[in-house]
Amino acid sequence: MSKMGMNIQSHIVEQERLYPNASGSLTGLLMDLIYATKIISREVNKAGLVDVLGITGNTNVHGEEVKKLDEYANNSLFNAMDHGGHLCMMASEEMEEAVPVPDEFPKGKYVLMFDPLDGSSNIDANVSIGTIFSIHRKVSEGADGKLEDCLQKGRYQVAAGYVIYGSSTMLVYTTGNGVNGFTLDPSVGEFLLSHENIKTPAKGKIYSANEGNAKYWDEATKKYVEYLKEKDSETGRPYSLRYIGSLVADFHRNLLYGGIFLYPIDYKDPQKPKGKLRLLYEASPLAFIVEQAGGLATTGNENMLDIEPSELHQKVPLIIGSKEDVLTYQKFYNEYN
Ligand code: AHM
Ligand code: MG
Repeated sequence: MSKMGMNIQSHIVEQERLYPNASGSLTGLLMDLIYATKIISREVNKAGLVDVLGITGNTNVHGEEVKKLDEYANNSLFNAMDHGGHLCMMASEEMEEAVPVPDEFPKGKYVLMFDPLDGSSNIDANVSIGTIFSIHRKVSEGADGKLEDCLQKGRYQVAAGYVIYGSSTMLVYTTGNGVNGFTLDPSVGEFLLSHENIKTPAKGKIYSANEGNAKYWDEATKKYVEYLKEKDSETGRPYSLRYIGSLVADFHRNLLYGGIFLYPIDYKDPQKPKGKLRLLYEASPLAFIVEQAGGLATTGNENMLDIEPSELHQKVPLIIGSKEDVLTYQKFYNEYN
């Protein structure tokens, strides 16, 4: 029976019932998170009206300017999540170190990592932006969270999701049992099930990449993108290029329509080739979602979910999307890199 229109709280509780020994803590954690994203959504929606636009004058650990809304989103999440008793630690793209839950609050058995406002360079142009989150179970000894709790393989995620602040606000999440999408109904202030059991097409017709960097790409990526642009009606080429520059929005579109998103390593500085996107806050949660929807994510030589993280702000190449498209990329990677 279709559950369309069901509110997200009921959905989460139903998911919890699939695990008879569940304590309800993950449910509580997700409820706190949903509340925080509604607050962020409200603020993002009125960004043009109030004095929250513009930069704070600070830079984050990656040397990027921090927009005021990034900071607002970061604080909203932190403040909504620290006292529920479900978490022991949080880590954010906007904070240098992982932050343990303050001692005044009970410590829980989960770790939350998030990118509070991804794609924030787009804020001033009213382009869709998003929040990405990843939840792991605590693995260290003792009550306090430790760095090792954050540095876990993506495959061990308990839940992951994102919220896209677009023409409407949507929350897409998985607890490892399929992917579901909810649209915020502003009239009741609730996320309602609008995209049930999302499955991404096995193959798409879209590629998404910052092709302005093509000169700095590895050989395999150059060759693969050229291949996508060749005409071949049997394999549905040429593909269309769609690139917003806002990962959540690019990922979300490709998840629904099919296609491939590529942010490979670039060799702008040949001494220090690097990916741009962060493993723990961006690549790993989206990889968990895409696999749950039937897709795939890789760095080129490793499945994204099998990477053993070495540091909190680790950057990785990210190739993600429809399974057949990612497998074709993989063939190019193996042949040319
Ligand atoms: P951010 O987390 O600082 O917003 O940066 C990540 C963003 C992604 O949303 C997007 O996919 C990518 O950076 C775009 O990068 P580029 O401008 O190099 O194409
Ligand atoms: Mg980001």
